[in-house]
Amino acid sequence: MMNWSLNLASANAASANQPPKTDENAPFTRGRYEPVQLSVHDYRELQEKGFVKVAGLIPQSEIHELSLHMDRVLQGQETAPGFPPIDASMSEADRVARFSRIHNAHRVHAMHERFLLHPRILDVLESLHGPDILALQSMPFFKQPGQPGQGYHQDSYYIPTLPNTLIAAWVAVSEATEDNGCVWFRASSQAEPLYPEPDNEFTHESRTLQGVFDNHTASDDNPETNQLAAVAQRYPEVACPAKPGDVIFFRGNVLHRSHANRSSMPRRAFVGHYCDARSFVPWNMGEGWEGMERGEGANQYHVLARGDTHLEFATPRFGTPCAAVEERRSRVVGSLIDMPMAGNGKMGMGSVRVMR
Ligand SMILES: O=C(O)CCC(=O)C(=O)O
Repeated sequence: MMNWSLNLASANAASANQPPKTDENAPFTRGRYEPVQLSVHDYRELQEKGFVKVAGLIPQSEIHELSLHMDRVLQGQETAPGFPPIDASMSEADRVARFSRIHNAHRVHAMHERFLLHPRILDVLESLHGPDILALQSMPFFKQPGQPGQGYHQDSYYIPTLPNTLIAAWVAVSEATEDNGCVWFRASSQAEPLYPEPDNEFTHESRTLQGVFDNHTASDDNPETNQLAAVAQRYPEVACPAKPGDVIFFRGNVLHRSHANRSSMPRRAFVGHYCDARSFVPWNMGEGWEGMERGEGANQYHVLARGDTHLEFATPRFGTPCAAVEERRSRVVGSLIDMPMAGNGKMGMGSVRVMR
């Protein structure tokens, strides 16, 4: 049986097995990179279709570095707490079968943290999504030849955020084509409500809608049995091939899937999940957390990537420069602008600068 998905549950921030904190990633500052400026067209594309591709966002040299790291992981030359053991006597087939993807290694490996908090990804998120960004999940996909795809699903099904502000950044590490298993989206299906898991009573907002069903089959690869396939039919299906360094941003409710890798080469990607840092996050990599039974959130396990928040947050373990470790500046956070004709004479009063 292949181990398709490795969940680094043991590597959660509360675990005693954590590696010591380092400042290994300190050099990867924003200043190293050309800032990204998106167009209104790109913004609209995300709003209208639920996804947008930003070509050439990550420098090729860094993509190459990430791919070499993935090679070394597969060879057992590089490891971290929670990675499956690889030994030299294993056949090539056994070795590659051990990895389909790795969840949340940013808590145990500097390279994964660096890509999750990459300044050029965060620049785009700020433009598309707003100034306050919490980084929730990292997930490199190895997708070796023959490995399967993932059936229709909505990412917010797995990662609840209240309000629901989930957004993904899918970084192509190798070229992704229809043949090797690129991602396919149902364009504009982000307008759909979340079709939640039966047990997620309080984590999703749309359960009271007539027509929302309990979803037992998210990611089921068989369209005959995947309940979301019938919903997906309402929207045009669009393949999203990508070149190394391209990044596809997509909303948490958009229906998407991928197919098996039918080529002879791996199809590699690195996916980060983020939300508005002002959302309450009742999710800690599928693990419980201190305070869960009291209805408290798990925001304290997730790194503040950009901006600010009134909620708790974590700092990066490997010192990647980001809002959690930078001095946060005061900014305009309130407004006294009145609605026209409201009649209280305050119209045009302007906004309030709140100092820390
Ligand atoms: O990369 C893939 O094959 C699937 C990606 C996906 O569905 C996701 O990141 O949610």
